[in-house]
Amino acid sequence: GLEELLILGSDPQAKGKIAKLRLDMLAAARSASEDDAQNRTVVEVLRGIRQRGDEAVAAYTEKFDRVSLRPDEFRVSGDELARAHASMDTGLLATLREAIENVRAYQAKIFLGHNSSFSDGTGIRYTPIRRAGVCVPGASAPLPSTVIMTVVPAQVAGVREIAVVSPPRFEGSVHPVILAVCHELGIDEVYRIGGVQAVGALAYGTQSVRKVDIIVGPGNSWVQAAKKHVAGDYVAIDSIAGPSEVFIIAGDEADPAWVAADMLSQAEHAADSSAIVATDSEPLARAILQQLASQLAELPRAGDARASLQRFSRVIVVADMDAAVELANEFASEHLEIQCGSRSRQIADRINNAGAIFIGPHTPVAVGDYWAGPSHTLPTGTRARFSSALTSNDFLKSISLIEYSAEQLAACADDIIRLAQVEGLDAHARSVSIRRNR
Ligand code: HSO
Ligand code: ZN
Repeated sequence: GLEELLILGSDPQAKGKIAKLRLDMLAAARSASEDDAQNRTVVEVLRGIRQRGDEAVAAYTEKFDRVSLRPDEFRVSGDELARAHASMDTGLLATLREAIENVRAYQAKIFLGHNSSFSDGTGIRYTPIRRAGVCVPGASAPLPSTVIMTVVPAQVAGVREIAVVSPPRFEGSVHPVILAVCHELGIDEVYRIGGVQAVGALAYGTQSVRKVDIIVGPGNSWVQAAKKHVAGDYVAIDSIAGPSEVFIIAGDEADPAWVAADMLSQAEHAADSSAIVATDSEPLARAILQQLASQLAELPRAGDARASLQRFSRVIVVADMDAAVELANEFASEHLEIQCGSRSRQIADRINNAGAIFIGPHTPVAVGDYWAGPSHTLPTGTRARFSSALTSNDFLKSISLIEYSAEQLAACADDIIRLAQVEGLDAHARSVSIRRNR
């Protein structure tokens, strides 16, 4: 089954088919910013939040989430957080703690925030961003792992205040495991609000939500569009996340059942996810398609998975591994798996566009989603050409330092005065010359 997903490199139409796939994926990835009707609504909702604060947050929560909350109910009580934590399965708690430790250790090892001061009178000092807002998806796919993958990097960087928002489900509840993970991480500021209204509340502040300095975390196209609108002027944001993707380079030594399983683990995220394989082996390609069909039949989320296979997933047979590498760099996928046996590491070295690379047969994307340490918040929609996984370093900003002695200033005074004069800025020149006659 699923033969329609096969693209043979020898087919004269292969190039056109691949180009169309890429364009279709890009269109889905960009819809958050290029849908005029959506943008108008986002602007209107954001204006409402800016002008009317809490009252507008409540009104839009009622309208979009169909939950009516008073502003004094936005914040999840400490009691509720503690109760969610206490009722968590102990095995799950132990697992979560280990995952958290892995993420903390990795994010600390890659942390770059080390201050310098140089003998020439210059230096740099890193300070964490003071207050961060974290969006955690709630409704259709509540992902407690996302709390870990966003909050822990911020904590490692030294962010002092972290506010988590997650949309209210029925009767205003937030998924208990999300609450439990927040409690485990020491987060006591959690709001049961989501969507554009939550981004607005975090960016502008309202009577009950204090404004933050950076907003991170995934979300649907509404959340992404809202983040884009407030970015730069009001807050920093992480990279815009569209539908989730995996690109798999598979050699003839790859196990078709494993490759198919990894495709499906991406495809089950949503109906617009994408899973693409490039292989130089046609028999492997056909075996993967068969595996896909039989494994799909056993999946609980088969509906979304089937849709995303049909829309944005393909198994492409290429002439050789060079062609596979070239395609992988062009697709700049969020996740890139390389299942080429002992050649995997070498092939990985040739990749320059990917959010995260999963090397070798024993590294399914799930290892990164839940466990290894790098954040699963990754650039999608070919944004890996210019942006990166969320890390502890994204919560840092630097302050430049300059401290000159009288001698240093005297030595460069003429040069600075010359530069100021060429710009016609006399006061600049005088601020230097006034110090010379002492
Ligand atoms: N693959 C998703 C992250 C995730 N998977 C969370 C499972 N839970 C986007 O990178
Ligand atoms: Zn995943």
